[in-house]
Amino acid sequence: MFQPEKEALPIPDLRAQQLRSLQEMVARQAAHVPFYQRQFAAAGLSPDDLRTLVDLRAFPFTRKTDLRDNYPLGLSAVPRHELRRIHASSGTTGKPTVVAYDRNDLDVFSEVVARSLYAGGARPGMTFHNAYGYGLFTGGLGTHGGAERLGLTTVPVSGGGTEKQVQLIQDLEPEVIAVTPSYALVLAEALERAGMGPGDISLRYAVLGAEPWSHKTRLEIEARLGVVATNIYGLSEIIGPGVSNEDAGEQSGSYLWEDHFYPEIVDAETGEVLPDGEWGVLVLSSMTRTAMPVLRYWTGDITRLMPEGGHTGRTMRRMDTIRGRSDDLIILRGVNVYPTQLEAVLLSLGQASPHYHIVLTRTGLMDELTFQVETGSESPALRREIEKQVKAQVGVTVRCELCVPGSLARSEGGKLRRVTDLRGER
Ligand code: DLL
Repeated sequence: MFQPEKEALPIPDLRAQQLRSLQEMVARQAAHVPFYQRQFAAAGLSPDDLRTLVDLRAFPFTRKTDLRDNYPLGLSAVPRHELRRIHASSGTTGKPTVVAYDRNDLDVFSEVVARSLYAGGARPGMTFHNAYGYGLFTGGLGTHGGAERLGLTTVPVSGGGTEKQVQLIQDLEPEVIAVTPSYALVLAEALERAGMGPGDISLRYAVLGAEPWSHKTRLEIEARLGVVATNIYGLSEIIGPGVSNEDAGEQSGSYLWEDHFYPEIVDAETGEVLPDGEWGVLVLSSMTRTAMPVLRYWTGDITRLMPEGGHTGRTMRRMDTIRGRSDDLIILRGVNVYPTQLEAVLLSLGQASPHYHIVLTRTGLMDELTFQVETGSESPALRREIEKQVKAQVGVTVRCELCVPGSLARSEGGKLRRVTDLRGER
């Protein structure tokens, strides 16, 4: 269900529609959400001040702390009885962030996920193995609603239970799988153990997201599962999965569904809006949401909007892969390092599997990064080569530790934590 009247709208029409949707959202917030009433008053703004898309820049950001401070449902813009679903995103500390949906929002959710899965190669009538976790996490149920909307035979497997997953893939022969990239590798290993190579597996498309992953990991998953893999991006505060997705025939940047989510890229330090093409923090406004519309949400995700159009006929902009999170950044002896950069080094060496973990420690005033890598070898030469390449490609000195296959933590169906920070407060 490619909808040209939406996805290929001429750009001036799309911009006009976005301005209308933003104006309506800000008016709803000013009328119904005390938090936004206070925010607008503090900035000396009223909804009438939003006359052009550029005017949006004067409006304040919404941050994760604002959702926490208004826990659980303080940012809701509709009466409680109109809510149809509540999800929550696990915080690293303290209370989770709670997000709420009314009927309209669930409709928007399934529309953008259906579009995403279609872009990822899924077609009505295909069987769909959904290995995103069901529950408070938006991945499982969110993807489920869109898959049914698209007309897929949906198998709600959820995360974990690897042997059961392998059995269901063998028996139900799904063409499409949705799963985190780290768990896709676990499934590939388990399928290989069950004697199944890419030629024996029915899967053709994998829609992967919820955590950062590199191009090399894409190639590895594609080769081992025999699929075309696309990137799906999203976050609970905006809706869940389905903010953007790559096209399976193009695999170059994820089309951001700009008729529902208005994107800006801003400087991480100053908050100033940057032109398309520049890297910065992605800020999103959930224009068409009614239960909990969020204005200029600071996602913390570092990416860029691609300045050039894609080749699929869609006019909406594409976003690049997430380079890291502004708050996930490791600063090691003054050098900025994203875990995905270390992963890319590892994979550029070819012989290593992409299972790795990063441990940060401190000896005296010196920060140390231990790069634990799973390989089939204990060769000191390989260890030294990895250290040398990290220094050359990323610019930091790290200590590499080779670990035996299977010894590092695997995804248990959800997101995998790649970094253990033992440095404490300075
Ligand atoms: O992870 C929603 C989701 C589910 C997306 C399934 C895709 C597939 P949260 O738990 O709120 O929601 O986490 C959102 O995860 O701000 C990013 O930092 C990260 N993230 C999500 N998708 C990607 C991706 C879901 N494709 C946070 N690449 C976001 C990199 C991603 N990071």
